[in-house]
Amino acid sequence: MTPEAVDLLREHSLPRAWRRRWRDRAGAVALEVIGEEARRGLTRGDLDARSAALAAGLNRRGVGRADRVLLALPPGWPLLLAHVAVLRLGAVAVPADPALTRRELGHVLAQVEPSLAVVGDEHAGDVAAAGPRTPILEADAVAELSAEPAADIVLDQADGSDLAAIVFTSGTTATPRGAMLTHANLLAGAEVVRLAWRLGENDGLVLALPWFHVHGLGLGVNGSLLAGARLLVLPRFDAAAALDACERADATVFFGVPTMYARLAEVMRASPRRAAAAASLRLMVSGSAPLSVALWETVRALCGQEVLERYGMTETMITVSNPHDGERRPGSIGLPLPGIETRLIGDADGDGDAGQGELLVRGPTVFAGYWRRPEDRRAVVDAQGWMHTGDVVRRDPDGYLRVCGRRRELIITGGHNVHPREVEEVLELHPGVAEAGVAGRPSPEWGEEVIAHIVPADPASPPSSRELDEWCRDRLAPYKRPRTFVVTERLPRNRMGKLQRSRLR
Ligand code: MCA
Repeated sequence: MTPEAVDLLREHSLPRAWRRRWRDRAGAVALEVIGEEARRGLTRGDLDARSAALAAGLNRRGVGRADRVLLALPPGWPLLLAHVAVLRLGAVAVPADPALTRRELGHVLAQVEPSLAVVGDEHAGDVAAAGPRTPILEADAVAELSAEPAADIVLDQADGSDLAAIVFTSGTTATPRGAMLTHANLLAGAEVVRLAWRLGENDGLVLALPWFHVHGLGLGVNGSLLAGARLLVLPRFDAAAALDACERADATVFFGVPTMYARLAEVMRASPRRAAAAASLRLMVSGSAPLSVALWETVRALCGQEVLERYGMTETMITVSNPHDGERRPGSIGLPLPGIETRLIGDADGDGDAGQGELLVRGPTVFAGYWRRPEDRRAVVDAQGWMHTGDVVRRDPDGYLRVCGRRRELIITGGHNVHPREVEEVLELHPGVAEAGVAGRPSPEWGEEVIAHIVPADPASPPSSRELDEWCRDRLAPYKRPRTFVVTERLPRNRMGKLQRSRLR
């Protein structure tokens, strides 16, 4: 499918495009944190001046071009300033979930060897323990450095091919890998969002997504700043609080994952006022996991919104979306976006464009590879530049696409990707576990829930679910932890001995 011709890279880089917006209407609010009394937010002028001061401060602490900077902070103005400062400096942002366990953090730090870790006060201890050699900058120091007078430093020099971010994602390997995104990738992803959903100066995005994934950071934050829209940020998702934010006159758009829509629906059912708040928005977008037709219909019945479903992945940012102005079809991810090529490859025919098959994507949003694993990129991006997504997609006669299967054994829970092997490895370290098999089980709230089947080391005294849960609590981020443990005699395997995870569902 040939894309509509647009130049997604015409603005050169995000920092340059952002600065053009910020010089114009410098007094306009760029970010407001909902519920934060002490500080009303950042204007565009603040963002411009303070990100430059912070970039100079980071530079004085030894951060130069191409150096990695870990960003493990909750959503808010210190994280926004740090993210912008890192990109303006030409350094590489490595966003991380502040809720990662020490084991998980240690893995990220060992892989990327950051020159600096910017962390929330409550996580400084964990980062220090996980990576004793990593210098740490706490949120208070971000505030101080960003308030210093303007320094004489050259910024905004990065080119499209320069590395801008490393975003960790679960895919085909047991340990999450860092997807390398260039400045061109980030710009193209944000530009697609701006164009496709008509984001502009009059918009206010209610954003309750985490900022360590492409969804919240690459589309929500970067897209809003590029469009000149206002960010109305909730540091963590709460359905009632999110709808109260939507009630504000300046709120116009909401981005979320299906689990959030399930919770919004519950609250709207109980509160007509909050349903009216959702109805007042001009656009609600869902992504990161399939939105069921039933939930789409429920939301429409409650507030009249036809949620716009779109599709993307960390390695390709965003590629397919239901149209802003045309039909939004429930159960479909929509049509290929302008500037992005797509193709479906059936199992039988190697190079035709089938009506059903694995979705392939090519264009400026396709990532530069996995950090320090060059061979892994060759496994997913072919010689012609097509990213093989691993998702099996069917095309309706009029071109709308539907995801109908996954070729890899990934679990998507609450919009987070979890690779079963990572969880199995943690369980198999438990002295009472001989073998573990992990899979996703369908769940109305989470999309899928992680479940674990355990073969005990001693069948006479299998470990209790509580014991296993506590074991996982210390080693895995909350969304990776199995919700159910099933003790079994043996795991389903094929004749070659390969674990058949689909039979565990
Ligand atoms: C948390 N809990 C879970 C899960 N997560 N239980 C089952 N499955 C889960 N996935 C449990 C916790 O252990 C806890 O239980 C209780 O729920 C509350 O946990 P909490 O962390 O407070 O959860 P939450 O805040 O309610 O989280 C739900 C959420 C969150 C808001 C939907 O998961 C979320 O923000 N998801 C978005 C992820 C995202 O941004 N994905 C984009 C990646 P207990 O109390 O017993 O401990 S994909 C992407 O970026 C690509 C580009 C794309 O296309 O979008």
